[in-house]
Amino acid sequence: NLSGYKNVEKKKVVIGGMFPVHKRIASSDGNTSRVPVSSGCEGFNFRTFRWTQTMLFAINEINKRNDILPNTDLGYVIYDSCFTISKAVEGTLTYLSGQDEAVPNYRCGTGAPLAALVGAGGSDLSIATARILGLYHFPQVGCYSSSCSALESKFQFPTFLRTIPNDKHQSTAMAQLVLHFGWTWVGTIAADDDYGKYGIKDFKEQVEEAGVCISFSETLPKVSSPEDIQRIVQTVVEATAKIIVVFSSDVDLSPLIVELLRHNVTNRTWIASEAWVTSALINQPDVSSVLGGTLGFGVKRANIPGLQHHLLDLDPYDDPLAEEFWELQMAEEVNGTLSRPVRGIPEGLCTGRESLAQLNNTYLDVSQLRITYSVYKAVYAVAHALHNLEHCEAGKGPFNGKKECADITKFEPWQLMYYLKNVHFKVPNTDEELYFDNGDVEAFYDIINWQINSNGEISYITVGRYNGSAAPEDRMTIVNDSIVWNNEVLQPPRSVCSENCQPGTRKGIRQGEPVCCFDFRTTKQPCVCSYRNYARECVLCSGDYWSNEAHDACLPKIIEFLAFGEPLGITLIVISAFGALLTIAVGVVYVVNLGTPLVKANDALLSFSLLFSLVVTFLCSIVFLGEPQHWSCMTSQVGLALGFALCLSSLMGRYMVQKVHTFLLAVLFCVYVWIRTAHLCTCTVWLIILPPHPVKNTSAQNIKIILECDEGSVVFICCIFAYDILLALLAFIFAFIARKLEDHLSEAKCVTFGMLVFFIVWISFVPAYLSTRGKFMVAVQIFAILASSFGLLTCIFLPKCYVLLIKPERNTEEMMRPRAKLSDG
Ligand code: TCR
Repeated sequence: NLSGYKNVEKKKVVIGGMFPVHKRIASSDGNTSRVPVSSGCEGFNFRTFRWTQTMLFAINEINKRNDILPNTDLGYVIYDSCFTISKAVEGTLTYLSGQDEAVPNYRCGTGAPLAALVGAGGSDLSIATARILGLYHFPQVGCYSSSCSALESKFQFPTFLRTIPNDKHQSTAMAQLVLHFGWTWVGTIAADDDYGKYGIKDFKEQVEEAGVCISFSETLPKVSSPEDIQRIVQTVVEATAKIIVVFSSDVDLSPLIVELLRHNVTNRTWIASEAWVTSALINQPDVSSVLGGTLGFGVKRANIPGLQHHLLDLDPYDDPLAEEFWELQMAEEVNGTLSRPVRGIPEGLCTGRESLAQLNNTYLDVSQLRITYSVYKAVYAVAHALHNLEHCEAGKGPFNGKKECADITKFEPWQLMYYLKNVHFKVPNTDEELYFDNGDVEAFYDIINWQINSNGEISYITVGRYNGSAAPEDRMTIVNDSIVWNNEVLQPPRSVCSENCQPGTRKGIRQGEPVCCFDFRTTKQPCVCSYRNYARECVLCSGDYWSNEAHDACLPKIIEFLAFGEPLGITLIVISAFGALLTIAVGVVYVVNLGTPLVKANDALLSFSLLFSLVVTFLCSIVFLGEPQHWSCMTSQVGLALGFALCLSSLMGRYMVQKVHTFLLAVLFCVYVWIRTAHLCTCTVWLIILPPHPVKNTSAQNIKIILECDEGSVVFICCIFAYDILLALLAFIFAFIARKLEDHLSEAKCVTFGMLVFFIVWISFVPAYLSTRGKFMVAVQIFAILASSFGLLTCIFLPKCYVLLIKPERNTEEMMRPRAKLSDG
């Protein structure tokens, strides 16, 4: 323990410091037959020794200044926590007792009041000491390197303040970094202490929420364990994750790095937590193959003018730590290595008057003053608090509700705590304002990239920043181009469990594995996934599109309708045109023979309307062809319905005329006209309210869009065709009754037969229509129209045309008369 006072005349206050100057405690021999002694420490740490010296430097600096604590001198007591909880606790108790023994006897012994403890280094050490100090309301401030998020609880650690940002920000920053580069498959390694465990826990929680999967989670052993290290190396080698996040202090990590170097585990990108990102313990010669390209977070860096001079000015006879440092340093000069702890240096090898100036080691390296700067700030925070305490104006103080002040020569620790919580000052030589927000300081990190410079050494290049107090989207700024990656392509590595889905496949879950790992299954779905869109899922093509064979692009579906130009279309047009022409030809024959008995006998007007309606139905069938349009959808259905209605009512009318009495005829005619009007009205209403219209039918077939006419309203279309059916039945019945009145042409029989044909065609149409798809439905419809029209045309007009054209001699009054009468006569 170092201790000292500078100026004897002034008032004195002692600041405690606790640093892990050694890396571990020496293992005990386990002998219980002797009086136990506090275990010694081993593994001198040059970096933390620099922190210790920084505390002394800051205290000296403050003592020399006239603006802070002009009438008071700061003293110090420094303990070595040896990076071990038990030593830290021991040191705390010793400090509180003010004696050299670890007896918690509060403030007995030394006359000068104890101010605050700066320490104890790692979070788990600080947690242990904070619990003891908290009991006495003793401020533990400026914990320069205890960053663990668990320490933020003011309930558990009421007197704990720190000058390093809370690790929850660092975990968030790491998570953002991982998400920024699209890594979804990462491994984690944590130190077996609160720092590592809480840090990785916070990190995991955040990335997992964002869909990242953890490939492996390993814990570094606290006490040397080669088997554990071997196992971790094995995991790292076998894992497919190329990104490994390490939350650990350099001391705990270095054995693993040595092994990784031995196994030459390259092609990984390491994400470093702040504790090892600028550590010379890790950044040994030739780690570049393994650790080049590492990305990590460093806390605020600053230059501390005068510190280097102070470090060089070390007097080896000052205190035991300085002496040990000196011996090791000089031994290293001789042996050229520090990896073997050198003990028992031959007498006379070093004199204590050697110069440190030529040395180039961690202790003297002031290029990355980050934690060092944090120590510096911590001492200043205590000094400022003491200053404010001393300069409290009588009667304006904060205490006991009576505006009392504290006395610098005998204040209570909780009184200092009050001032510490409220310090707000500018750190010398920087532009940083320091204040505690609920015990924490602002989170500000540099993103550091390990780049190999021309000498083959690693240099720390700042490639971005993270500001924890900014709005979430502006927190991280990172210059991708300035990052040097540790791979041949010099591109950000990819770290995914399964590559994104391959063309023609979709994600298939692997039982019991993380969601980021999946199989590719081929799919019949119209979906697309290509490397280009990095889709993890196969993206479904939208309604009018269908995926191509390779499933890497969506193609427009084939549009289908029965076109005029295609063979089937042409055939149907030719047939219907032929039918229409044939009907017209029959009409012409009738006109030519207008005065003859045959034409007269059959009521020429009804014949012409029959012929006309057949022309209409023939032509209607053509309208069904081609790409459906608004007008064509309307015309085709309505034209067909009206055409058939006219045709069937003409037929029915003809036999009614023959059969029914004139009076009744008039009545029936009225009824007929009425129904006919209703039919026309229904058609009109239909066309106005719910007209048939063209639609794209995408559901009927996967790869096609069928353009078709939608009826608009099923009820209307049923009504309209129901009327046709009614007429057809009536016509059939009348013709059937009339067939007994045989004339020589057996006309009624022919009509009956024609009607039968008509029924058969339309009855068989129904199943045929329902069982076809797409454009063939239209073809079936046209076919039915043509067949029924031809049926009627041939059955009714063929025998007559035969007589008119070929056997005109039979065209006599005689022949037209019904046979029964003929034989009677
Ligand atoms: N916080 C760590 C300990 C630690 C450390 C370091 C140790 C930090 N930075 C640098 C050695 C060197 C950050 C903790 O335990 O909270």
